[in-house]
Amino acid sequence: MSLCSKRQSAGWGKSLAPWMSRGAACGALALSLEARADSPMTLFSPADPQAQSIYGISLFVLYITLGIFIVVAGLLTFVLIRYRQRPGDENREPAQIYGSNQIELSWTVIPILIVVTLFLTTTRVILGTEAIAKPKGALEVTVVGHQFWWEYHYPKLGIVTANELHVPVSDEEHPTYLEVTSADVTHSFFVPRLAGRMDVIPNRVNEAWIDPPTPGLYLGQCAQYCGTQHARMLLRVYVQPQADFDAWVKAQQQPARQDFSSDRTAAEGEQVFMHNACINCHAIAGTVATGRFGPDLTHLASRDTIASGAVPNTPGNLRQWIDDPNSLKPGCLMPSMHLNAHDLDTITAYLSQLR
Ligand code: HEC
Ligand SMILES: [Cu+2]
Repeated sequence: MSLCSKRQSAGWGKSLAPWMSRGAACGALALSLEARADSPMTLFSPADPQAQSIYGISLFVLYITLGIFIVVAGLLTFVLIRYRQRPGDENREPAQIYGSNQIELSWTVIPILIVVTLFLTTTRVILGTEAIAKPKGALEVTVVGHQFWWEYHYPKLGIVTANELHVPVSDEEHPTYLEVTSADVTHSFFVPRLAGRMDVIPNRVNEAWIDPPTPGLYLGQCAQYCGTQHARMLLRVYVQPQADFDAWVKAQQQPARQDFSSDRTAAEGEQVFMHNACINCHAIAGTVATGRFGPDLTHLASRDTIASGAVPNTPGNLRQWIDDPNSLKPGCLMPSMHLNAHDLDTITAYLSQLR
């Protein structure tokens, strides 16, 4: 059986498709790499089969509980109005009724049926989204949560990067498998339009997969409180057509640019960087910088944002970040290195060249 049919038969997404087609169509329209503002962080616009089955079960539960609410609140309102105290009722007690088999059976059996239904349908979705064999063409990525940023390894491709996850569009044989773990505290990997939440736990590897059929930028958020800057531990997933993804891979596999003979400021910036504590926390492939505490900076300039999506990657923001990271992300774990203005300019020039 192909991966695709297994997934569809396993999920609620399929049987609930008519309810969802509108949301899915809107989602497809809204998606493009440029349309950043149109890429909402919402469960209600699922973009891959897994998110669709989660969306389906959410609606199912929502409708059942809505039904219960309407019945209970309706009966309550009816009784409150119909049997309210009226003049002349003062010293009378209402009739007391004991032991009605019909009533007791109905309020026992109906809730049991509802709970069993919810249990079975939820189990079906959980099994459907988890137990899928990894196809040969799957891309493997290791995700490491840090306070307050994301590290991504592509073990088979020899790439290390941070904060912006690139994956190819999936034609169902090329999903991306994520091995998720943490370097410090508990985080949670959550890109609502692509998958359910996955706990990010130290000393434990959890498996998740995403299978997005449409290119675009999908936003997410660390969904487990992990410290001061938890709210700015944002997730950005770039889903690219295969050719674009291959080009990205090729570029990322190169060591960092080191020939700055045509750019004296950047050349000087490289020297300042390599003689500063930056190299204890940051790695730049092909240089003496091999730190692993902070994000890999080998291709920093190829990223759209810095500090885990906190601010756009512009020279101005980059300079301010290096000068005083806490001014952009208070409580983040990179200290200010108290560089002078000249060193700030040169380091910014250097890092801006690392495409
Ligand atoms: C004590 C370790 C440490 C030192 C020293 C350090 N950094 Fe950082 N750096 C970090 C951490 C941690 C982050 C991630 C912060 C976050 O996003 O919450 C970071 C983030 C960055 C980023 C943003 C990267 C991205 O992709 O978002 C840049 C650029 C950067 N550092 C440059 C520097 C420079 C330049 C120096 C030296 C002047 C330096 N760092 C020194 C720990 C350090
Ligand atoms: Cu977190």
